[in-house]
Amino acid sequence: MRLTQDLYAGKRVLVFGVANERSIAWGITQAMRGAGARIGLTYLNEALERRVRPLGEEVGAELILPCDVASSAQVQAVFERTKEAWGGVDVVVHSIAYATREDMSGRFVDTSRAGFLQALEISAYSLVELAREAEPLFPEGGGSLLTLTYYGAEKVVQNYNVMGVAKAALEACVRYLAADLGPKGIRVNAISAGPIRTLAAAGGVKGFRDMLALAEQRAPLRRNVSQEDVGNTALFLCSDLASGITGEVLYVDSGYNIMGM
Ligand code: 0WD
Repeated sequence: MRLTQDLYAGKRVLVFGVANERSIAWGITQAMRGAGARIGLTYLNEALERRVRPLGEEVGAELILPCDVASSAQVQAVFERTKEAWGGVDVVVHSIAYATREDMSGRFVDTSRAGFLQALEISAYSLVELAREAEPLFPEGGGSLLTLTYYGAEKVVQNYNVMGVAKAALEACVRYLAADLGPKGIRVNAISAGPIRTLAAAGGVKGFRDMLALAEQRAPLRRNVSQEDVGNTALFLCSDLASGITGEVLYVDSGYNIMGM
């Protein structure tokens, strides 16, 4: 662990998607803070601000800003404030997704036009907008952008439905963004996490408990992953240790994805 102590010394890390202490984004925040990072957090709305603000204070966050990614104005405001406060940014973490509970149960074929567009907008397009706004703020040597995805992007997972389609789009966005921003040294990657009990997962995905049980039974490591597992991988992937990696989807799923039957 000594190795990571100063890995992020002075690094300016902006994290989108902390909802509460169970959020994957919170695991990532804690790992980077532990390695010396300076932290900025955003919260979706006033209801979540009450949860996020104390967490931010716990890690000495220098920025705690509102951001609903459905609003370009709010996204732009976050990066303007970040520029004013920090002069730039080194790491941006995108840990945001949304689809209605209705669209994450039953048959995918019944997905409504509005539900499809909203899921794709909030869960995939938002990464493109964050990347575009962050681009001029990264320093000369580049920086790192990270998002969170799930296996349902590649294979059919019951009830994941429109979110699987949104994650497939998100993973393609990672590759196209990596190609665009690579010449400036900006790396764009995704972590494909195994199921973790969070607000979005437990509340939004029908049959989530079964997903956890199945993963534990079938994954080579015979256990589910934790926010800490994902946080530590994020720490590696957004640091100079991963300086040659971009456009990649890295699994943190106890090996579940390698299994056939
Ligand atoms: O099993 C899991 N938990 C997995 C999650 C497995 C693999 C991937 N992921 C992904 C999710 O799809 C998501 O992209 O990880 C990311 C983070 O999700 P999480 O940590 O599981 O869930 P949560 O703690 O709820 O954070 C997601 C947050 C939202 O929470 P709620 O519960 O309020 O929907 O995304 C944020 C919000 O804070 N969010 C938004 N932020 C800005 N603008 C918006 C929005 N419009 N909508 C949702």
